[in-house]
Amino acid sequence: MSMFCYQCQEAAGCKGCTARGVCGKPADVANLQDLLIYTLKGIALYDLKANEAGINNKKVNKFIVDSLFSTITNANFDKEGFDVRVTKALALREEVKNALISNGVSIEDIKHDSALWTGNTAYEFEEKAKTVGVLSTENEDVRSLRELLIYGLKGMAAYAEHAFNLGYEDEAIYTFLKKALVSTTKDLSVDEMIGLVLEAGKFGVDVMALLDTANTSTYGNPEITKVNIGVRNNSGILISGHDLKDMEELLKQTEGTGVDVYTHSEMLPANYYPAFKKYGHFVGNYGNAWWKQDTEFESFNGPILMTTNCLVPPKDSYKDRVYTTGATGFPGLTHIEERKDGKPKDFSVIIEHAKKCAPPTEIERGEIVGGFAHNQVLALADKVVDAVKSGAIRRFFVMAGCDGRAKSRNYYTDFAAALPKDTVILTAGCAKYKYNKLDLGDIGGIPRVLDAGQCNDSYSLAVIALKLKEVFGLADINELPISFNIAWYEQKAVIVLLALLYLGVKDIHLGPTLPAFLSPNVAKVLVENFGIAGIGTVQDDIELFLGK
Ligand code: SF4
Ligand code: SF3
Repeated sequence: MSMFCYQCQEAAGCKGCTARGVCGKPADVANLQDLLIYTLKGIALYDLKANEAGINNKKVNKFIVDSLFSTITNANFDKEGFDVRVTKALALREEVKNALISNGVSIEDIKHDSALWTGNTAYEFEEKAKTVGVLSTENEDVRSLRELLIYGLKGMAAYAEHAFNLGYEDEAIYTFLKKALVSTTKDLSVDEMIGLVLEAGKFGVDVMALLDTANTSTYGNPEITKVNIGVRNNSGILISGHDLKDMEELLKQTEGTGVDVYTHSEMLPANYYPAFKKYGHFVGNYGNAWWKQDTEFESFNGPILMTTNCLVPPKDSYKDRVYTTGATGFPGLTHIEERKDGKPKDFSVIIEHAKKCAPPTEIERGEIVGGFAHNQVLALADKVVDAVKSGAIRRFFVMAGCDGRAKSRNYYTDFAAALPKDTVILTAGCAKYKYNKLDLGDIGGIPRVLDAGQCNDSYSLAVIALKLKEVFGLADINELPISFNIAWYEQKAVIVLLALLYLGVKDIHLGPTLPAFLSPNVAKVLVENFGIAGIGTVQDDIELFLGK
């Protein structure tokens, strides 16, 4: 076994990738990611102590957040980049440690190896990495709970980074990230570990609320929007991932250059924001969910900017047109560097590249409708409440989450198509691509698919549910006519799931398969306490949900 990773839905054989990731992540990168996480635990051990003593190294929180994010599925495949990150992590750890020593704070109680080990060369990192991976925790239930927590932290970090990029931070979230990292270095009881997993759900809600505030304060509230899915006859840049600050800077820098901008996959919801809609060269959305990029990046013809996951290892035929930035990376691709001294990122190389490229090849025509984040839905609240009271809307189905390449995910297309016409789908995340181009009609003018936005905008769906609970005077969110049939793929979906559990949502169905990182005992806890279930056949599941 040259690696072990079971953090995403594609884990080989529903058990774990042991030679190379199904996602394309090579073993050396997987191992270095494990080592980076391990080293973050060491930094957190010192930094929590430093914070208690009033010593705050500004670099630490950002470094932890960005590093966790870089280990999310399909974010970063760059081995050399991870060698550099581990080197930086060790240097930062020593900086925090030395600050403690020079301030006379005892560090004698910090004895965990993650705080003590050191190495200098790529070879030393590789050797160390082999000893600190997921399987170094021998008890499968402890491993399961620790990794469930770590994956929740990865998702939380992704959202914290987007908020940070817009100038929004919350110390309590950073403190929890560090506390949770440190918890995995200790022998805790099962109850303590479950407590931390549930607490992660609370901070999941907090971080999504923070990002929601950051996004809407900066770019306005998303509004109902018809998004063009066709093309124009100019060269274009395709922007994918989740980072709206990158979107803003790209739109500003391309204005007046004759180069058009299109979104791909999870950047689609950028089309719903007033601040972005005003740009005449922002054409619309090109293509579908992340996993179709191997054909859609090909036919786009112009350069592509990946701001975050999900990056598929690019084919040689279009590799020279793919750029990464932020936490993303891939060997051989040009990486656009971070903002410095308050200046925006410099996308000029991508813009010049675009000018030499042919316009995108048309793959679709028409429009899709989105922009149903909480503010917009609550503006329609009277209409929605009336429709529920009159029976015109029988039930809502939250189908947020991720899309992926597994054929079994066709379940979600079939499920959406088979739902009775008096039901409405609430969605967020790239899961929507499984049904957002079906003609499912509307109920008295309310579309049957309401897209709130990106996966982090699942927060909007929670706000809507809580509002409906209030309007209908219910004591429990589970009394609402809402069923949860969530599709997951990577670790942002893990924090969304934990956030829903924290909000008290029960009976969530999760598919297309249950996470490999849930040991039978941990899965049993989730089933018994929260009613979590997998998916069955479309017909059985619809009957089950509607029978409730
Ligand atoms: Fe396998 Fe998923 Fe890990 Fe990639 S991220 S190595 S596909 S479990
Ligand atoms: Fe999709 Fe990767 Fe999860 Fe943001 S882009 S939801 S899979």
